[in-house]
Amino acid sequence: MVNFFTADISEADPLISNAINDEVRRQVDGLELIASENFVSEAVLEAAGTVFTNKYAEGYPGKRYYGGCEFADVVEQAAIDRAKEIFGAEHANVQPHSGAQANMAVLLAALDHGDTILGMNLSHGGHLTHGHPLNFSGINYKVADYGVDRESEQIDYDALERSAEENRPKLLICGASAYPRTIDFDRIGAIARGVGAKVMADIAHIAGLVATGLHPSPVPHCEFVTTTTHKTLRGPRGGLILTREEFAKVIDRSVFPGVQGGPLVHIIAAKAVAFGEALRDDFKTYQQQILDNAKALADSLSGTGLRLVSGGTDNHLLLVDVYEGGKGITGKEAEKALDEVHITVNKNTIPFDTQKPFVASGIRLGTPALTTRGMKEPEMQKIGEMIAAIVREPKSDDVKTRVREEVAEMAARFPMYRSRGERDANAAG
Ligand code: DSN
Repeated sequence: MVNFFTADISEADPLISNAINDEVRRQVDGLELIASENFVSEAVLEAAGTVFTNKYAEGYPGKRYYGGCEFADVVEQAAIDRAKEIFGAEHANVQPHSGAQANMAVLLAALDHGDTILGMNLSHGGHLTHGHPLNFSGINYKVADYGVDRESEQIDYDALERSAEENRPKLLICGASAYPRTIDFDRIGAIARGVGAKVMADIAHIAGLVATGLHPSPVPHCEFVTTTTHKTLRGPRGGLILTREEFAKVIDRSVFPGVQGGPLVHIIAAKAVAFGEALRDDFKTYQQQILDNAKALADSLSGTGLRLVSGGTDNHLLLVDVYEGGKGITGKEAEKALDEVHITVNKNTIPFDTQKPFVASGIRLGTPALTTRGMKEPEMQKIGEMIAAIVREPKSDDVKTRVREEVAEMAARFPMYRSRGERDANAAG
């Protein structure tokens, strides 16, 4: 009989233990280019795996509904203080379980049922929670949308302004999950003020860049700023809301009891650790390298003749048009072929796509995760060539064998997590 409190997971649950070890190997042995993923530090992982998972702590530091919250208060207050310092915000709510719940809380706080929102079209780079008909945002509110210009494939701010004037939204939503260019939060804020709307900026993808001044901040221009904590910000999977003091109470009420019950204190502890890391000088060096790597990857891919949506990138991600109007392969086919050589990407629609979202004409690539591993411009140059080789000859076994070997060799040069078995062997040896 295994001891409930002391058995390690390999004894207690071999199925799950093996899956965890397999996932460690998958992450370590492959090249992770999903733009919204990253690798957290061992310190963040450790905080996320602590006994705080046992604790209920409804309410906020100093004002809880349950006893025994004194240490939960320490971690939540640290997370709040650090988030405010990183972004220069007056108020932070660190409890949202995810970006979607952060957005849900803002919409609940800022709108009445049936009010109008103006958000970026999902197929132009927006997000489900910005007004998609199948999402709570599209179900509960009237939605108008804006997108990119057909030629430049960059946000058409004049059209956005016209749409704001016509639709008179109560909330303008900006920020994106597949947009490779700088977002002009200053201009969007001015457009919103012109029509009496408030603004929610969802900076989930670019939060690390904003934190380090490498992308203009929405904080001075937008009433509400939401983000996930696990993308460029490199924390645990979760959400965060930043706002002004005047909206602090309504936002806190909206998160709890509005859309959530008890907070995930273990994840808040991990957020606090990650925010502490983001305040260090080397975090800015890391974010600058993300940008340099994205440019190097863009140059490499363009050099092979592949077309990048909008012609390039200003941030951590690129959208590659692999379908090329029928001359190439679909995003779905490219994702699968790249998966087979252990390069992980996601298919993605491109603006004015002729393919359905589950097929898509593009793939989305991002550099945050590989930059965390220590990769730099020479690796990006090589990865661009490997991706192009697969996209050009997705059925060639020779090309796949060669690229698989190149991926394994590159991954081995940038070691990171070890499985429990490897850790134990190392400690014993
Ligand atoms: N799923 C996230 C992404 O990949 O960008 C957005 O929620």
